[in-house]
Amino acid sequence: MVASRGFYRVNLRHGVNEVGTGQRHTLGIIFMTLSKRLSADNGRVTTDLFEDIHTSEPAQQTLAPGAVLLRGFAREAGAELLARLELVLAAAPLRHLVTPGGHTMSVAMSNCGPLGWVSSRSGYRYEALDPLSGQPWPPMPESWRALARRAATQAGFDKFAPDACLINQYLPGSKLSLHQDKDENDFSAPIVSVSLGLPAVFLFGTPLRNGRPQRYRLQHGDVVVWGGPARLAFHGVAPLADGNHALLGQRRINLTFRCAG
Ligand code: MD3
Ligand code: FE
Repeated sequence: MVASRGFYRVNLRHGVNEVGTGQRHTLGIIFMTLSKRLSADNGRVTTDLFEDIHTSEPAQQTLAPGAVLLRGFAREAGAELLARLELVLAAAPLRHLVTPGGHTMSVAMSNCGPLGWVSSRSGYRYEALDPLSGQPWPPMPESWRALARRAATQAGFDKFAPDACLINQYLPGSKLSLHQDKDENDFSAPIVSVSLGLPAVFLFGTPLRNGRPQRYRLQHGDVVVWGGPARLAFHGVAPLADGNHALLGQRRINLTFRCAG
């Protein structure tokens, strides 16, 4: 049997087989089927927790000088990260920021840690207080900070100590146009990004925005460390495709850890 790569699930079952007549035949053997992973949820493609374990691809991949993809690095911690996320977002809800040009972003954002990134008609900046509440941003969960530091170390950046974590939420259709992250004070520190929930197509441009960006599929548990020459590269996210994730439903969450102050 010939099957294309990536979108099939191997089902191992035994005993009962359903046939077209509706009769049931018990077979005393183990057999294997390949089935499309279509969910019962309105025919949406369900992304389950253990799909796409790329056994053939290396767990660590250099995307460009200074940009290291750690595939599945946060997969094990995923449920714990998401439990903390609920608490953080209860204190500092997601909101759609307005750009200096007057556009409302399709990605909903919040922050935790000493500093938070905000945008308004007056520009982009980091703030110690959440403009919605007037209160400090919620603390960065220790498990998040530890994961970001471990990832940075793995990519060759020692003692990463982020003071800001931007939380991005994508719903189907949400996108992030090509941009640079240059509102931070320390470009010698990397940015560590953690992808959770639905997969997204990440666009990675050249430092000067000329040329066609490279495209990478980032999925639940993938961590990317962006440092050195990649730190000021143009990047963005293509409109999120519809889908359903076992932990996050129709959402993608991206956490970016930064040294901003
Ligand atoms: C490359 N977020 O929050 S994460 C952002 O998926 C942002 O939500 C995207 O771009 C997201 O600013 C992309 C990957 C990422 C983050 C920061 C970078 C890539 C980067 C900084 C420099 C170069
Ligand atoms: Fe960015």
